[in-house]
Amino acid sequence: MANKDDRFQGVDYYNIDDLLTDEHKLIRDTAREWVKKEVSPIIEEAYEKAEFPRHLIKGLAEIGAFGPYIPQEYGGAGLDQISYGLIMQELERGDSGLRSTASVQSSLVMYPIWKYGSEEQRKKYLPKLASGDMIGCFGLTEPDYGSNPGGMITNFKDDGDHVILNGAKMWISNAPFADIAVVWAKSEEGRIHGLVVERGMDGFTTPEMHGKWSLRASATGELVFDNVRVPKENILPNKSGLGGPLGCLDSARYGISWGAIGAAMDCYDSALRYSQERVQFDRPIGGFQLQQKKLAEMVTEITKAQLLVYRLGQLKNADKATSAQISMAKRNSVEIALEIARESRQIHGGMGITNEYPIMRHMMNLESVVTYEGTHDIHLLITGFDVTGLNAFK
Ligand code: TGC
Ligand code: FAD
Repeated sequence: MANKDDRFQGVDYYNIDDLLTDEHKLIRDTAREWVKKEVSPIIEEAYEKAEFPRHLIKGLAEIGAFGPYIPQEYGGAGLDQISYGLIMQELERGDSGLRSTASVQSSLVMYPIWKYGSEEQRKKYLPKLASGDMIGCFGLTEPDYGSNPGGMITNFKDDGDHVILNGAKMWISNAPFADIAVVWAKSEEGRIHGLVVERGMDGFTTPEMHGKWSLRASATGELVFDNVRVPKENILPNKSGLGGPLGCLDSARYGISWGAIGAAMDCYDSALRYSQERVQFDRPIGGFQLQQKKLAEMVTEITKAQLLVYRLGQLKNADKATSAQISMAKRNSVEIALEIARESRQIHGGMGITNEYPIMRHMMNLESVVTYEGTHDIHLLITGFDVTGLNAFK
């Protein structure tokens, strides 16, 4: 099978490893070895079949990919934000779909239960989510409300000790097999709340979406609520308003800012090796100035992005990172990763379009990553708002 021979070596042009603790390096190397052993041999086939490799869930839990920064008392690994970033980097080096599953589970399901949930909710869900015995998904986007989630239609009405939930979400990662969904819906007063909806509740279905040319090794679906009776004890009590889901997105976007660099590193690593081994006109193509320009620019952009997310990680650890700083990093990492994937594809010539190399898979995946968790344009406008004080959304 293609891509079995994973010779990835990491990219560290500015000795950023010197900034990492021994624990950071151990966590990063553990994730890297796991990806080489478990993911690389099977990912091209899973991608071709458009299947999420569910047998990897336990392994993801074992390397600490589910809730790395969630406290140990709730089953998380209790790690810092740089460790979280490094795990996301290594997973996305393997495949964006795998990182997606870990991002959703950690930042979009465990995070809101931890931050906005009651103690009972934390104890009920977090340990099972950390161990991979339970998988979650996050329902914010609707057919008519993507970039503008504040307009959502999904709503719930009071019904004694329950609420009645109606509406639909689409584009939901992990939805087809998730055990629970953290769903954002409006109350009768029009205020947004988070609810934990469990598979098996009457009127709740999760049809799979097909036909994706991107993120094929990740399962994407709809969440449909037809008069679903949700116990009031499943409403997250400690936060309401759009700031609830956006707070989760801050955490997930931060993880993506590291993750996309992993995909970029894989493309660069493959292109560099290919340029040294592929001979045309009696010499390695890496000896031609045009190919060197591509490689030099790739490693420059990777290095700049690595330094940016490392600093962002320090700010996150100190609880000082702003949403706008996170937006800048998410946007930048995905942009450089897409550009590097495209240049790497060219360096591989015709071979670059095959699944002998991971390039096209990364490139296609990144077309989702540039859109989800806030599009490229939306993040630019967030930066624009932050620096000018003028809101382009309203
Ligand atoms: P706006 O009026 O600016 O804000 C509403 C309330 O939210 C607060 N807020 C934030 N809070 C925390 N973190 C942030 N990043 C926040 N941004 C805003 C804000 O202070 C306000 O609070 P309050 O208390 O005053 O009500 O909101 P707006 O309606 O103008 O929209 C702003 C905009 C466009 C930036 C925002 O809605 C946005 O980010 N849109 C993009 C939507 C998005 O990212 N969707 C992602 C869906 S989930 C997903 O894609 C998962 S993919 C997973 C995977 O597979 O990896
Ligand atoms: P739209 O909002 O319709 O945007 C279309 C275009 O218009 C974009 O280029 C956008 O940048 C531009 N645009 C919009 N508003 C403005 C503006 N004010 N100014 C300038 N340009 C603008 N969502 C979830 O809730 N949970 C998930 O788990 C999840 N997983 C996903 C997985 C995949 C594979 C994909 C593709 C999406 C997923 N999403 C998920 C949804 C994702 O977050 C949305 O696709 C994204 O937020 C954009 O919404 P939209 O697709 O409706 O695009």
